[in-house]
Amino acid sequence: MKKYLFLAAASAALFTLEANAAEGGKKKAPFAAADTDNDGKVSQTEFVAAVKNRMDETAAKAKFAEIDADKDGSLTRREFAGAVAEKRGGKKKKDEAK
Ligand SMILES: [Ca+2]
Ligand SMILES: [Ca+2]
Repeated sequence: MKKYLFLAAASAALFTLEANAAEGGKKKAPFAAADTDNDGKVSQTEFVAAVKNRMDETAAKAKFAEIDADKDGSLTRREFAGAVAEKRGGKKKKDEAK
């Protein structure tokens, strides 16, 4: 049960990350914002750094592992966008929560 709360908080943080990026007026994707070395992938380190103001490192790493669908240790744009879209739609998550 606690784990679900944990992930919910992490998801909220991702939303915040996206909202903040949008507020910047440049429409910078959260992915691009997180990919600080611009190599086209978000490493765990980059992810943790991107969300550190909103979740602690442990939560960030758990979230990273959840988003990293192929478990290669980095997030592609597709993985990142998929995670954000999924949370936004909420359908799949809602079903899982039951
Ligand atoms: Ca990167
Ligand atoms: Ca990956």
